[in-house]
Amino acid sequence: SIKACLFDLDGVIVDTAKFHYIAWRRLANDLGFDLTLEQNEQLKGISRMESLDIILSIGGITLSKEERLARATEKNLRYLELCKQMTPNDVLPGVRTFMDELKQLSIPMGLGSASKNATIILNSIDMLRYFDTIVDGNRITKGKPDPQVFLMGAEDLQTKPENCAVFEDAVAGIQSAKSAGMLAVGIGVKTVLAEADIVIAGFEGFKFADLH
Ligand code: B16
Ligand code: MG
Repeated sequence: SIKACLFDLDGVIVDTAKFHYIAWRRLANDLGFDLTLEQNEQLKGISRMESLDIILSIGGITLSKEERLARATEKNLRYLELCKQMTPNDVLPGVRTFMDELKQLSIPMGLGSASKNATIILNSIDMLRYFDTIVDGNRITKGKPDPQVFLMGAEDLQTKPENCAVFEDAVAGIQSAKSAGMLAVGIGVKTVLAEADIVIAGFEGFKFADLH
């Protein structure tokens, strides 16, 4: 049975993916090529530097380590500038209601995100207070699809992996949850998130009992 819940951030709690896309696209445009929405899909759940490498390979561009770091920093500043417009109203539909239900049931909650900006973002949408632990891009050494991010979360919540449910919108994140031995709930479409145990379009109307 499920005793703890782990949540991805981008695309599950809040739609920051659109800001990542704008900022990455600007970077690509600065380097003389475009980044399509479809190409952007490959970047979901993937760390900042790995995302940059994917984009550079799309553009057929090689940069030195220093240049890559400078471009990544510039992208992040633009991304954070865009994130400033976020308010608690940007929390995706049904998320707060579902997490309120979990709080009521005393189900511990953890964040499992590849983002190094997770705490800043959770603060700006007033969602930090729901979490008993935060595992983010500053703590992990192996990115999704490696199970590390969710295994650390389970350990923090003192819950066995088989008793954890993971909510994820990215293919890499579902793989991460499955290799951690957890119940994987995909947020999105079944064709994309084929490896998930359950797929839902969003949290609206979703109840803890629906996990069983
Ligand atoms: P940052 P998640 C991921 O967050 C995003 O999906 C991915 O697009 C982004 O590159 C990554 O975080 C790193 O983010 O640049 O803020 O450190 O979906 O795992 O919550
Ligand atoms: Mg995500």
